[in-house]
Amino acid sequence: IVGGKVSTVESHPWIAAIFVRSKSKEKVFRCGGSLISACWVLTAAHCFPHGSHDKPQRFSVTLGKNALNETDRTVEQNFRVEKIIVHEDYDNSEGNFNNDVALMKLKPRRGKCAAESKSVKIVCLPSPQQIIQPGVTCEIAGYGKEKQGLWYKSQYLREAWVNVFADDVCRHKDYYENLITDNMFCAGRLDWSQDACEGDSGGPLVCELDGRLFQFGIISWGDGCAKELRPGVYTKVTNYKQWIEEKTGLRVGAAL
Ligand code: 4AZ
Repeated sequence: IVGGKVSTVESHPWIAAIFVRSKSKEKVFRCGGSLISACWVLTAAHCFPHGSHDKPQRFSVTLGKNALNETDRTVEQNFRVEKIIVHEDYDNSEGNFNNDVALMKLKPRRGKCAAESKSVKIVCLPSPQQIIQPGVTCEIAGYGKEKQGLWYKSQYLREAWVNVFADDVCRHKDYYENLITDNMFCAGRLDWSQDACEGDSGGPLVCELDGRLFQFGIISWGDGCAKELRPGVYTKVTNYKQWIEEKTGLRVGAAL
């Protein structure tokens, strides 16, 4: 996250930290994600370079994490991964991460996955009728870089606030032109001061609608970070309600 501030996981209790075991057996941070039910994490397809063939045994997911390089056993919940499902139509042949969405199924421990606490909660997904209007301010959070070009990721969870851009602005030739598909939207600051950055991908963009918070976006890509005329690009979560329901067996965006 560029230009935001240090946050706590209690303010983003649905955030998931996805790790992969390297050849030398170290746990390396890979991506952000979000907890959409006790046993399912939503993230970006491009977090898995080998697609659905990526071995789930190599991955782990930590919930309730404040600091990347410290472990607080009193609040963190750690899980092995049972299954990785990358969207069948994920396509980066045009360099724009189309259908950048994936699911991870957590392996239950003693019959249970995530346990709700002050630091671990499930995020609500919007139904397709819930449309997010341009101009709305949404929050993003992650453990990614604080500046493009730094070699290290953020030590602590950080947050920032970005505005949703109208599609015609984001598709303007001065912006991203034809790279933006109907499965994406852009968000950024009018002064380009805050943005997601490398390492934040897979994490959630959450907006308030009718007094409740919903995850409308998955941090996906962008040309650099917090660069003029280069807003962050997000996967449009509402396009994947049916896909998520099919793969997980959950009910998404049901009115309460
Ligand atoms: C990345 O490399 C990345 N500024 C994520 C988001 C953005 C840029 C890069 C948006 O994961």
